[in-house]
Amino acid sequence: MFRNGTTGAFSNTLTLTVPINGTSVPFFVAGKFGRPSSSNADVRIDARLGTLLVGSVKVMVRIRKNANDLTPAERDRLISAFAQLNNQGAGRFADFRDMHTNVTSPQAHGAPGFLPWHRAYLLDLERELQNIDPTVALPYWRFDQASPSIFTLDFFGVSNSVGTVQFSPTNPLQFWRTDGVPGINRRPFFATNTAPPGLRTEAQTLALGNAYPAFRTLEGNPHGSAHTSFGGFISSIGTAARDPLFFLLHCNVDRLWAKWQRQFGRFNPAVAASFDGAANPVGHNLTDTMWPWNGITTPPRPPTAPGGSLAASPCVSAPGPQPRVSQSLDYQGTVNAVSRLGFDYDDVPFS
Ligand SMILES: [Cu+2]
Repeated sequence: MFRNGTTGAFSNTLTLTVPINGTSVPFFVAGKFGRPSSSNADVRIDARLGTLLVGSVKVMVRIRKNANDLTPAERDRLISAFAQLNNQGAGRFADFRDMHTNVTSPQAHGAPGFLPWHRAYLLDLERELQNIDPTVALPYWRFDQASPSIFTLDFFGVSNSVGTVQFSPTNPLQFWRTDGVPGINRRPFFATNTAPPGLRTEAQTLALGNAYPAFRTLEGNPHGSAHTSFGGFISSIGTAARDPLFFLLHCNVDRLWAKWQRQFGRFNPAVAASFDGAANPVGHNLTDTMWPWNGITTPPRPPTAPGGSLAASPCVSAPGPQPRVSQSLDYQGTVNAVSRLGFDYDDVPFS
């Protein structure tokens, strides 16, 4: 889908007048909703002069999908990128693990910045995965739906009777290591080919209310409930980020926020119902910078700031290296095109 400039309607073709002196003419390309790529270069953009084909480029429409529906190739690229980021405990994944601990928890939980902080956190991780393999996007775990394809030996693993996660011999996650300890402990309290019990469904979550203070109560249920539908690493804040499944769980929480924002028009930080009012803890007000990307290590911020600034994107300039809470809201650039964060969900419309 093309458009001339950053606003206005999209169409399947775009007619441009280009000067013969070689000066470039900018235009905008986006994926068509409902038609994501499943592999690199499965979309071709043709340039024609009249009917004559004068140039062609192959691209992909990269988008966050339901992890249960990935093709085997998409699945394998994702776990390979995760495993490389972890690098048997020696890789940059350690920074992401260290960002989410009991000490750092007040920056990210129990206050309105819960959703904006985790959106930036997931985006930072996704961009690091894309530095390893640019065809990867972070998928989500629909914890309110049966997901039999996620808890398999070839993907996020199968827990044995004491919660040690088992993998197939070809799964690179078998080398996963955090805090100097090999492996993952995860003890599901539900049959993993069904959905966890006791969770608010997507429809119930979206019905929590049309103003942010009501909606963000999803931090308890379904978010907290999804965490505690297991024992092991993922069940508590201090260790949850040691399990790579954690990022798929949070991607679904972020998708629920995105869907709610879309349903009620809550992208604009200047609209009161899009967020809580002022006088929240530091890091949880719209104009506050977010730790650790701000590098601040004096109280009430945590004593260390792992990972440095937020990873840059080759596609978009937002949110910048040291994002503020407000910069997590307008992720589609609905209010302001330069606010686009460069990700989307396969079931949240965009335009
Ligand atoms: Cu968290």
